Amino acid sequence: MTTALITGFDPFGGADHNPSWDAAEELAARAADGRLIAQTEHTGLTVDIHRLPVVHEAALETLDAAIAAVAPDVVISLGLAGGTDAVRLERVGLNLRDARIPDNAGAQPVDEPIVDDGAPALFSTLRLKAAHARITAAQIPVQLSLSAGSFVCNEVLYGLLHRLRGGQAEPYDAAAPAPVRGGFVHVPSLREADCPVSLQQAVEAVDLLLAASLDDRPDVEHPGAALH
Ligand code: PCA
Repeated sequence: MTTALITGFDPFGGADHNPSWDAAEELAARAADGRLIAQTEHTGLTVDIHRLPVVHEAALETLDAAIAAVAPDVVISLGLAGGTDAVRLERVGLNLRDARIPDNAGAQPVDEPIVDDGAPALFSTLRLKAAHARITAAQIPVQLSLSAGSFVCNEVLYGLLHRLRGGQAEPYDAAAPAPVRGGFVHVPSLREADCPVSLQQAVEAVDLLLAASLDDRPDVEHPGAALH
């Protein structure tokens, strides 16, 4: 048995939905029917979805509880990046909270660390380059992204990576094997009529990322990074 934990978020900023949760639900529906590409490549794969609050600290507490309940083999968290036009595979979590808008509990931390004395940045341990190649081949708009921002999504990415490393702050060894791979994907506003990515495409992209990441080999050396 292999278990993937997928998270999405509550709506925030006055919106009535969050497409990251739409994507998590569709992924779970495909998994329940055995329709995931990742399931054809990794037999016995099940998907558990959990919804996180858009609240500093509480998001990570909910994630901790989900990890404890599910004991996942891989974790992919999903969030909305409004105004973007591709699936964004986030490479880096920064140890920084700097919120441009209040979270759903009204807090707006500015220039604080997420983990006191934590490493300044942690890298996603998903096989992002391998996934980028496969998602591009499926003709789904996708980008490798060097910043998940400094709001709750970045907090979940950094906090997830910190926890999957056993909560160790230092030293950070990017070459050390990851016992449980984890990372973050930002999706565009999938329900908007002019969005260049459909919900089905976003779900397929996460499916391909899951398939690529359930693999012990190191990521491929593929020059998929953006120039700027
Ligand atoms: N997007 C926000 C937080 C929740 C979400 O879906 C972000 O990018 O930080």
